[in-house]
Amino acid sequence: MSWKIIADSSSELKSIENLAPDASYQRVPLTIQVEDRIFVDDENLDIDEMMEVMYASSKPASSACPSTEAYLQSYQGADKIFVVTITGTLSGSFNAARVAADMYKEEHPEAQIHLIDSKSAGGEVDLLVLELNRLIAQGLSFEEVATAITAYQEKTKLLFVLAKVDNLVKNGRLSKVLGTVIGLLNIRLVGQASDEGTLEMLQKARGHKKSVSTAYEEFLKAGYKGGKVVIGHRNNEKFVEQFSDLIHSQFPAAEIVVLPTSGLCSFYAEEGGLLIGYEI
Ligand code: X90
Repeated sequence: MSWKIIADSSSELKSIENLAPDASYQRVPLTIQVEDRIFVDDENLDIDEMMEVMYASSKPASSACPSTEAYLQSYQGADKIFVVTITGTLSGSFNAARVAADMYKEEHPEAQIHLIDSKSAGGEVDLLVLELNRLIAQGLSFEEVATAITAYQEKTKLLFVLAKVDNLVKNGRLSKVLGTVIGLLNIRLVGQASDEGTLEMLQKARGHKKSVSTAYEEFLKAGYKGGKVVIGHRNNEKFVEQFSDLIHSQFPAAEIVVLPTSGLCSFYAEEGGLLIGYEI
């Protein structure tokens, strides 16, 4: 009986520390295309190079979700499988995982697969992956893990801070109107993953300093009480430090995990972007 945790590359986690007994972890990559180059978002991707090539190009770049075959491949050899994907509202990743799950179960009727549409990306996906590992390590049954992760998802949220939204707008994931405001006059978009799994704007903040205090204000407003936080950031140590200090000044025991954004999240969140998952 082997467990497998699978996440697409909206997760920053390339591996899991202290993996539960009899469990393995695999990340299924999305791809990013800039002109005729295809960047596969796996552990070999040079994200800095991808970003350079993307900013040097005058043509709009795009992304593609994993294929059904890629998911099917990832399920092989396991019979208790949990899959976490980027929001199915903005990507075909969840659907590909579901089609693959139906195919896998036809071949392996004994296999159990639980699919989780994160309705989110980045740090919130990471929280779900880490929690799955924690639950499996407790020795729960498949059904118990599934019930517990569903309840956990109700208590996690994603806050994002974006200084550039060009790739989101060019790929039809954010309205053009918002796009023209962000990036101008040093304006940053502070928003959250909506319940439907789309980008929901909360506030526009002018300048770095204001973006930190605005993000924290929204954190508290959403009900943050000192739970675990995963900060995915694209080259924004300054924000991470100041934001972490704010959290710790009020909640000294809060656990904060800091990770560089994945290739896919770097592409969409762009330079300086942050995808902060947190427990409420
Ligand atoms: O299938 C594909 O090609 C992937 C498309 C993904 C599009 C959205 C990516 C968003 C990445 C941006 C800020 C936070 C988003 C919140 C999600 C609801 C990160």
